[in-house]
Amino acid sequence: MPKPVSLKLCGEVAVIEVANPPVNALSVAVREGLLQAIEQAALDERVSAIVIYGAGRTFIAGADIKEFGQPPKEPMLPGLINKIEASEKPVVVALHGTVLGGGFELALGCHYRVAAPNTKLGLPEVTLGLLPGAGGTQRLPRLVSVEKTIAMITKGAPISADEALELGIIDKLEETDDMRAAGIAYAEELIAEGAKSRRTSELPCKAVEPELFDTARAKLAKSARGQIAPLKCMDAIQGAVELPFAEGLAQERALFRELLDSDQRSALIHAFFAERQVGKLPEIAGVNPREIAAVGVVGGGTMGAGITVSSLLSGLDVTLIERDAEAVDRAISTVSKLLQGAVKRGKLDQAAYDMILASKFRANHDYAALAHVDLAIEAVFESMEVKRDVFTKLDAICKPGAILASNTSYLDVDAIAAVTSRPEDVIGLHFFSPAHVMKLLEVVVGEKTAPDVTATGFALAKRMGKIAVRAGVCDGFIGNRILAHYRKAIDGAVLAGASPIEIDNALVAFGLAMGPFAVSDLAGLDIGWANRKRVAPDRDPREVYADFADKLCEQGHFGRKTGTGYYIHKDGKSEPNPEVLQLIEAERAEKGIQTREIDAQEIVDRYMAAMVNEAARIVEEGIALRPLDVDVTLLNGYGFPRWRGGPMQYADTVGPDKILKDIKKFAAEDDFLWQPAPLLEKLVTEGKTFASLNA
Ligand code: 3H9
Repeated sequence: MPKPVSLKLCGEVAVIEVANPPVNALSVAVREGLLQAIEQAALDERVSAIVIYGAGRTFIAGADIKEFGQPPKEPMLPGLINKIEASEKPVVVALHGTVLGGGFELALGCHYRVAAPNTKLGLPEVTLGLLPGAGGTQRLPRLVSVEKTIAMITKGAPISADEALELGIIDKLEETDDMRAAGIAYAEELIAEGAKSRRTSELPCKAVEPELFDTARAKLAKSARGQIAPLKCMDAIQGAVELPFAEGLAQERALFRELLDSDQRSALIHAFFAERQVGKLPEIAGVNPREIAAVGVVGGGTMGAGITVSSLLSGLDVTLIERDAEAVDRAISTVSKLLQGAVKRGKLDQAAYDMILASKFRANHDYAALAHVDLAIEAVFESMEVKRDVFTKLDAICKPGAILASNTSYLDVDAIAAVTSRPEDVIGLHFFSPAHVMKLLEVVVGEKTAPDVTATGFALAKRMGKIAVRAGVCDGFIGNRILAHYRKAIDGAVLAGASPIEIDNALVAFGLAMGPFAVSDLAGLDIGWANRKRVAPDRDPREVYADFADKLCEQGHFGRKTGTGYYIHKDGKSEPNPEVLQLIEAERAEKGIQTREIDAQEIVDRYMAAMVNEAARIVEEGIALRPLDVDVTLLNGYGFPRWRGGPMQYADTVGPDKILKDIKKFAAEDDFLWQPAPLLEKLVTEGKTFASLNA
C-alpha cells in the first residue's frame, strides 16, 4: 500500500501531501506520516517553508471515526498539531472540499491558510457526541469571537470559505483546481516577504461578557435536550477564555476522552455509519437504476403535494393528477404555497420558482397526461380498493418501462401490483409527512419487483436528499408496523393507570421530539382510526383491545385538524383534553381494571421493550434486512433521539437481556401482547447483540 503522506521538495518549499481516500481521515498512518514529514522538513536546511494539502476531492474531513472506541495509538492528534504549530518555518495549509473536525483543527495549527472558494469548514464533532479534541475549542476563539466559536462548535454546521475569510480564519481564497500549486505560490510569497511562523495559540482569546456562557448553556439545555456533548463543548470553550492555552488544551483533552467513552458517542457514530450502510444492498450492487426525468403524482393532498415539491426541488418534471378541475386548482395552490415556503427558507430562488411553475409542474384530471412519465407515484386515500383502481389506470396509460409506485403506508404492495400487467415495475415508495421535509423513504420491495426498480427507489431518495431504507412487504412495513405495536403497549399502560400526558411527558424526557399522543393529534386521529377499522376483522380474540382512541374519534375529536384530540389546541397552546380521561376511566371501569401508579421509567421500559421486540421480529422475518435498517427508519421517520442511536442500538446499550426481562415482566399483565420474539431470546441465550447481525 502506498504511504498516505508524502513529502517532496519544490524549490525552498517542502510539500506535504495527505492521500488517504475517500476523505483523507486522520488515521494513525496519516498522523505518523505527518509527524515524520514535519520533522524531516524542520531538519532539512534547504527548506524555508512548508505546505500541507490534501490529494483528491477534499482536504482532511476529520479524525478517522472508525478508530474511536479502539485503544488510542500514538502519535495523538493534539500533540501532532502542537508540533506543526511550533515549527520555526512557516507552515501554509492549502484547503479544498470539506475541512472538518480534526482536519480543521490541523488547519488552525498551521500558520497561514489559503482555500478554494467552494471549501466548507467546520467542527461537526458535536454531531458525533464529541467535542473538537485537538485544540479546536482553544484555537478557534483566538481567531474569531467567542459567540461565533460557541455557535460553530455547539451546532457543528460548516461555514463557507467566504465567511471563513471574513472571520479571519483563512487568509485568502484562490480560484483554482490546483490547491497544491496555490499553497506553494503562497509559501513562496511568504518566503519573499520574510514572513515568520504565526501561532494561533499565542493570540489572546477575544473578550466576552461574563454572562455569555450561562445564557448559552441555558439555550442549549432546551435546544439540545438530553445531549451531553454540547454542554461539554461549552466547558471546553470557557476553559479557552479562562485558562492559559496549555491548561485549556489539557482540559479539552480530558473532556474529549470523557465523551469518547460515552454511550451517546457510540450511538451517534452508529447512526453515522448505519446511514451510510443502509443503501448497500447485495440485490442492487452493480445494478443501474432506471433513468427518471418525468414523474407523475396521483393525488394532490398533503402527501401528494409534498412528494411533488420534493420531486420538483430535485429537478424533476412533475405532472399531478387530481379528480376534477376544482381539486386540480386546489393542488396547484398547495404546491405553489409549499414552493413559496422553499423560497422563503432560501432553498429555491425566485427565478427557479418561476421556472418550475412555468415549465416543470402541471396538474390535470385526466390520467392520459401520465403517458410520458418515467415514474408514477400514487398518493391517494389509504384503501386497497381505491389503490387497485388507480393502478389499473396507471397500467393502462403509462409507457412500458415506467415504474408504478405506491405511497401506501400499510397496504400489501404485492396485492396492488397484482392488478397490473407488470408487477416487476411496481414498488412501494413510502414517504413521510411532510414529504418535502422528512428524510426517510421506505422502499418497499414486492415479491416481483425488479432489482433495477429497487435501485431506482434508492437513487431517487439520494437525488431528493433523503435516506432510503429497504423494507419487505407486511402490514405497515418497518416503521408503521413497529408503531402499531408500541401503540398497543402504551394504550395498555394507559388502561393500567398512566394518562396520555404522563406518557407523552415521560417519552419526551427520554428524548423523543414529541410524545406519541401529541404526534397522533398532529397526524390526525382519523388516520389511526381508519387503520384500526381496516385490521379489525383480523384482530386476534386474545388481544386486549383499548378502545378509548376509537371512542374519541366517534365523538369527532380528530386532533389538531378539529382543534381537539388528546389535547385541546387553542391560540397556539395545547392543554390535555379532560374528555379523554373520562373515556379512559369509563373503559377501565367497564373492563374492571384496578389502576396503579406507573412511573416514567416504566413507561419508557414498556415503550422500548415493545419497540425492540417487534423490531426483532421484523429483522427475523427479513422485512428489515439488518437491525441497522430499523434504527435508520426510526431515527429519520419517527423522531427517535439520534443520540440514542435507534431502538436496536438502545437495546444493545442497556443489554438485550434487560429488554427480554422487561417483556417477561409485562407478560404477567398481558401475555398475548408481550410474547418475546424468538430472535431476541436467541441473542440473549447466545450472549450476542443486535449489532452482531449488522455485518
Ligand atoms: C474528529 O475529527 C475528532 C477530532 O476533533 C479530535 C480527534 C482527537 N472517518 O459521507 P460519505 C467515510 S471527529 C472515517 O458517504 P460524502 C464514510 O463512512 C470527525 N471514515 O461521502 C464513507 O465510507 P464508505 C469529524 C469516514 O461525500 C466515505 O467516507 N468529522 C469519515 O457524502 C464517504 O463518506 C466528521 O464528522 C471519517 N471522519 O460526505 C466528518 N468521514 O464509502 C464526517 C467519512 O465505506 N464525514 N468517512 O461508506 C462527513 O460528514 C462526510 O463523510 C463528508 C463527505 C462531508 C466528509
